[in-house]
Amino acid sequence: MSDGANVNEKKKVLLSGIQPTGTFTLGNYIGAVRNWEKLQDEYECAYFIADLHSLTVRQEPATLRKHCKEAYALLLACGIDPEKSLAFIQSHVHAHAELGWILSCYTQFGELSRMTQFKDKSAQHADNVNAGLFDYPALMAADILLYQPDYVPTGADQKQHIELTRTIVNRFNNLYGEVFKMPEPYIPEAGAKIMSLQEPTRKMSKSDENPNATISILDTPDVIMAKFKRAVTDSETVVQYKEGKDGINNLMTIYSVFTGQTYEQIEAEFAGKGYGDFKKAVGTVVVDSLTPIREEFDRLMKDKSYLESCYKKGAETASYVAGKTLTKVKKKVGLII
Ligand code: AQP
Repeated sequence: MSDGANVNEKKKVLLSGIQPTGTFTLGNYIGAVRNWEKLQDEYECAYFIADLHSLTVRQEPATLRKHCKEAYALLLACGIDPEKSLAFIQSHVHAHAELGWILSCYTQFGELSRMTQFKDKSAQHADNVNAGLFDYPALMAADILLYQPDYVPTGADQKQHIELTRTIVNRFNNLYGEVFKMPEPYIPEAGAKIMSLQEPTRKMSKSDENPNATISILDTPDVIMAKFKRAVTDSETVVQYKEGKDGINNLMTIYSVFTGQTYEQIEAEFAGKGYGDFKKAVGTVVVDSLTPIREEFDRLMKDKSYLESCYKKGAETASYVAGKTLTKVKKKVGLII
């Protein structure tokens, strides 16, 4: 990217996206968006709402539009500053779909078949195993490569897709020269995978149908406290990070992310106390962290024209940057420009 408003040529480029499939969960926040905010000063960042990806699962049109605007507002409420970072909606930048098609012709059926997200989602939505769900990683590769980023910050669940993007880069560059920069995954050390509060062996997901399984970042304090109170743990009573204690391990991860404490320090803090006290403490740090976001979100949603001006400006800059990569790719593969 070299044409954004406040672009410093020397900074490394970083890009990530999030689907508007519902309100962001605590998992999306800890594994992704919270880190995106922090990276804005050090890197030249681009963040987008991946609305095209969300079509891989059937969406109600009016709800998708609403979720998409809310997701954009949430990005800003979580601290993404549209003056510092490129913040846009994927479908507003035509190059994503176009490069997605080209790259799907450089991605093998066998590679896509091995993707765990495809296996999981096709089991979850057995009545709608569409080609888009299968081809999702090729579009994701296009999303990334259009902006030639150095790093792609995501939760651990997306690592396999980024590895496939790297395979596509190798394949394409071997054929046509150094067209794409090789992106590196950027996965947080703590909280890379936050688990469901009801089934702590599964990741926390926006689209989980059980509302008690997820904390939405717009949940009110009462709701957050109640969900942690109901969180599934185990039959022991000791707050300890240990194999087999998936529920407690997950709560300890969340507590550690927000307090900066190590697992040993948390074990010491809750020695001799029960799970009830620990769950209350986890709920409290989460409420304290999410309340300012919810308040800022409410404020932004009342300012529709500001939001619209931000995503339109974002789309314009993103289209320019992405268009340059797309033109280069089209020439390389033999399309007439
Ligand atoms: N549970 C999680 N823990 C840590 N990070 C997570 N991410 C998602 N869930 C967790 C990270 O959030 C970013 C955006 O994800 P996404 O919306 O593009 O897709 P996803 O991974 O499929 O997220 P969900 O919440 O599970 O959505 P649905 O339910 O629609 O499938 C990514 O960086 C992801 O790693």
